[in-house]
Amino acid sequence: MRNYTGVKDLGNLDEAVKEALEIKKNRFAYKNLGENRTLLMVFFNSSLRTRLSTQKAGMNLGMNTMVLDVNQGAWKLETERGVIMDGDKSEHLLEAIPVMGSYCDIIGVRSFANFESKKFDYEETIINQFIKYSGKSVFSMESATCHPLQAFADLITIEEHKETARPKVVLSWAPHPNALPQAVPNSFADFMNEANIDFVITHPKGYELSEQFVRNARVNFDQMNAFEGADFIYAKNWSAFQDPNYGKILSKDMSWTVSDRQMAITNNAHFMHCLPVRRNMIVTDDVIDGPRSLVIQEAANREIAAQTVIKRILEGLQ
Ligand code: AN0
Ligand code: CP
Repeated sequence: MRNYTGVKDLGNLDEAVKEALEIKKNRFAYKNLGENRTLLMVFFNSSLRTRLSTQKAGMNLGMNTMVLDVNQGAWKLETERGVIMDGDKSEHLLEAIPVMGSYCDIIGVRSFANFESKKFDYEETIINQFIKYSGKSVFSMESATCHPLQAFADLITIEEHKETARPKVVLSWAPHPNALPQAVPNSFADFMNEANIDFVITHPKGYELSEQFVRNARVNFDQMNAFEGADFIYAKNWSAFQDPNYGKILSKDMSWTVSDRQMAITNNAHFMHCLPVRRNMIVTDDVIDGPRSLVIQEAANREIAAQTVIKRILEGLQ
């Protein structure tokens, strides 16, 4: 694997999940693979899980790991070409990227949507510049439109906990005080559409995601109806994708907060969320603290997802 920016890069998903579950049984089996290789993780945004799980994955593979928080101690970076740089940005990505590339073998990038331009975000301008100018393998640690390490970990978690051959999985919008990216639901939909599951998306009208990710998934504007008989509930907030409201909050309807009321009509569903989660906005304390909540197991699987991806990239470097 050269780069990892979406589900397509994994090839056969069943095989990828099998490989991940094998790695989970012995995560130090490949500790010589990354010898004398350096992983650089570049963060334009905050992170707890991605930072720790990806660094741990690199260490499990015997790599040296470096982390750069662009907003803490590095020069402020300009991202648009052609700008007269007379403002507060001291350096351009066009130099910073090849310089970063010169110090490492693999680069992980976290760079959220900026919501200033849908075109800039959905063309994946930032991560594509890393791919073009770093000269190194690049993987997404959540880009403007996708979070494929999260969705891979989610799929591994579903595979481990499913109680029927073809479970019903429901992605549900839930309220949040801030305008959040569509990256997590986009990638979750992308992976679920490829997996052998019955997939439903539910959200209030106006929160329709890009067709490129929704594809043939069933979309239901009635949350209670969507939850009926579900085996997994995957809650997430996202801001509007459709014009003219791109990046905007249309509603904070607290009736969408996942609570015992909705969980009661599911098939004793497991509860999932990528974290960080706003308690009693996205989900009630009772549901997230309940016996069917998988949020901690899901976060733990981020290490396995990252290790599977980095292992495949390292194998490509041999
Ligand atoms: C981010 C998001 O929704 O994309 C990161 C989630 C992994 N969440 C927040 O900013 C709260
Ligand atoms: N789920 C996830 O990516 O969490 P962080 O933002 O803490 O990395």
